[in-house]
Amino acid sequence: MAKVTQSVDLGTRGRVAVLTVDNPPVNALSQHVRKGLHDGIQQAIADGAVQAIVIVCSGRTFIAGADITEFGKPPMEPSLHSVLDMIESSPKPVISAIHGTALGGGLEVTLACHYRVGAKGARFGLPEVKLGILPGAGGTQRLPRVVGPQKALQMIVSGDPIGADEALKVGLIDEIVDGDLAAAGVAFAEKALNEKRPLKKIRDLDDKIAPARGKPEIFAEFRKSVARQTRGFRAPENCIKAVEAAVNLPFAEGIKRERELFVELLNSPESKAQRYFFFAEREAAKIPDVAADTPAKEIKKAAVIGAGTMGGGIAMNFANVGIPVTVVEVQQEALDRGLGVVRKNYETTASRGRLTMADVEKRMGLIKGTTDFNAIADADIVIEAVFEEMPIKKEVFAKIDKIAKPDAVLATNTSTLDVNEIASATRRPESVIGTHFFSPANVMKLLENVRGSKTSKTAIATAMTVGRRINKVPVLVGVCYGFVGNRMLHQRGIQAEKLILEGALPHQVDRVLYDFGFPMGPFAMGDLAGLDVGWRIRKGRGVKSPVADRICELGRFGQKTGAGYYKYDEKRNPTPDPDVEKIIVDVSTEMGITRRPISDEEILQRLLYPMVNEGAKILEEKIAIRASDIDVIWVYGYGWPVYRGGPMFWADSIGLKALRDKLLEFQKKTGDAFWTPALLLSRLADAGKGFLDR
Ligand code: T1G
Ligand code: NAD
Repeated sequence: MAKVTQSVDLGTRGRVAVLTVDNPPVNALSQHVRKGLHDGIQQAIADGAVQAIVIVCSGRTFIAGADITEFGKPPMEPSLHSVLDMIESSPKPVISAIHGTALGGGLEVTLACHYRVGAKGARFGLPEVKLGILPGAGGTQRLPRVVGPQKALQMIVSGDPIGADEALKVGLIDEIVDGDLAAAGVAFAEKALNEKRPLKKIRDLDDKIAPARGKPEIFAEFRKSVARQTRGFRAPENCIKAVEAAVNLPFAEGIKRERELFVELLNSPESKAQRYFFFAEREAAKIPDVAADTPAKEIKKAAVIGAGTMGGGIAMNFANVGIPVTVVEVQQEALDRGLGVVRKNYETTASRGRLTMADVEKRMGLIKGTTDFNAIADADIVIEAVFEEMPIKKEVFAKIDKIAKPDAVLATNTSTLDVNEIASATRRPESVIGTHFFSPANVMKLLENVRGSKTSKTAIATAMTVGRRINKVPVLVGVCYGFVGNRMLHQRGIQAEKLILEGALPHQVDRVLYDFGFPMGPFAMGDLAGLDVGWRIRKGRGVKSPVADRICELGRFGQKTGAGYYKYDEKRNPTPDPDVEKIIVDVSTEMGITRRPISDEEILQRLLYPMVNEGAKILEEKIAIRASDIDVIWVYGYGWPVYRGGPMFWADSIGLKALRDKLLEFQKKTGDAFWTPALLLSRLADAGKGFLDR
């Protein structure tokens, strides 16, 4: 085995050369990998004793794509295109042997090869759209020629990988192999040589794309089918155009068109935001004072207290990954209602073909309901999700403390209350941590883990690890009112209420945030989560929200009661309600407010700038470890559009000086200290810096 570059070795096994890529952690196509492949292929072609070439990778995965850390920097030779041309035009068959994930440029390397074999668990995808770009090394031109335009559109626009079985079925790989991968690759090469198989160059294939040539309706139909989930994203449209070019243009022209569409995206603000977010999400997993190897408690059994809106969804997360979970309720009727909702959710998913009824029964079989609190005795983690009232929480934690096993992690799903005070109801506050799920808990990806002043590193490591295990994105924050997400949301809520009192209406305010990219605005979101939750919290804290309180006094709690700020039809479609408009105008008049037209720009600034300002205070108080964690919380917990990076990234893109000056302008106009800029914001603004270059 000879080193071609620091990350690529060249060896031979008989008449077959084996190129091994070894660039931990994910064999990204860094410059030295590209050079190693390029020079290694060249050497193997020149070696008379070599009749075929296998490309294989060491470590946990095949090539997972271009090296994203090289983006935005001056390009270094060789380009990936020249490497792929070297592979595809090789006079000797080149076979890639794939394990782990062949993604992006990694899959494009395999598509330039003449044959592909994959390990059983291997996955194949072009996730570039999730970085706001498109496959820029021939993926949009070669994949349709192998799997057909429809499948290629689905894979490229979703960015989701497919498994080995499906890859074999759609012709993406030639064989599923097991055991030593290099050996399997060599065995396939030997077979290809013995059977004198042709050098199958995907660029020359036409049978899968010809039927779609000159049929723009295929692409128009696809655009319609993905319109809702691709709303606001720039990349999906360019992906579709690139596949359309693959079908209608000769290969070389298609490659040129792909390049144009790629470069347009690479320099776009959306892609910059999505690439920033890729690393922000990975940074969030790192806790400076809790080492990555801190032992986490293994969760073999879980328990959830309360089967209400949240409890049921939380239990589903554990059952979804095969962990048995006990759900405890006060009364049988509440338990039956809660588990009934769980079964209905699973059956709805099954009716959409995303689960089989066998899956439904298996998961329901893992969820045991009871009114006997002692049933939590063997749980490794106990998550409380009862009413948001401190006395009830403390009574429940005192009970959990008596019954739960000594090394269990005790968690609370409180959305606002003091985790330290809840922990003080036990004799083991070091085992108590906040695990703040988001509604619907079985869907929303975010898990805001809240460390108390006495929470142990083991409890933190366990909450972060179990969060990833149940397919959530865990972010660690400190204790304060509303933690990070709800605390910032509260600032937005204050302005949302003021805006409708001063002249705007709920549907106008919601439209501004919808157009910005949120799935819905503050009033529609309140109706989804249930207006009674906020009402219970306000009453508990003795604070008033004139319009919201009046709506709740009428029993209008939102979707769950068929009416809130909007009225809802049986399919839960919202319609603005003149009755609510009347309540708003009446309250304005009673408060002596003269209503005025309010621009969309003012609405956007008054909703989002206070959030950013609060984010700055949260960083000052070290409630969040880093600014990018705040962005991860808002993207995964509150629907902030990922192609805008998150509130802190977005603020930096506006410029903190402009943002700070606008806050001061609102302060001057209203005389309201609410608008006072945070110290950190002012300091960074004066220094011409951003939150992310601290
Ligand atoms: N470039 C650079 N670093 C990368 C990387 C990449 N492509 N992928 C992962 N990392 C780092 C990551 O930051 C982390 O670092 C560590 O590896 C482990 O990652 C021309 C232009 C492969 C499924 O979009 O989806 O090809 O935090 O924690 O959960 O068309 O990483 O430890 O310092 O995510 O096991 C397309 C991106 C690129 C795939 C593994 N490829 N990666 O998941 O580990 S664009 C992608 C992933 C492209 C071409 C275009 C996942 C993974 P650190 P991890 P994981
Ligand atoms: P909910 O009213 O829908 O459900 C609470 C459940 O707890 C009820 O079924 C009730 O019977 C049960 N309960 C009450 N006391 C109990 C006890 N002593 N033992 C066992 N069960 C008991 O409320 P929810 O919306 O599910 O909220 C639960 C918790 O989650 C609250 O702390 C809330 O702040 C938090 N939370 C709610 C949301 C949301 O959007 N609804 C989001 C995040 C967090």
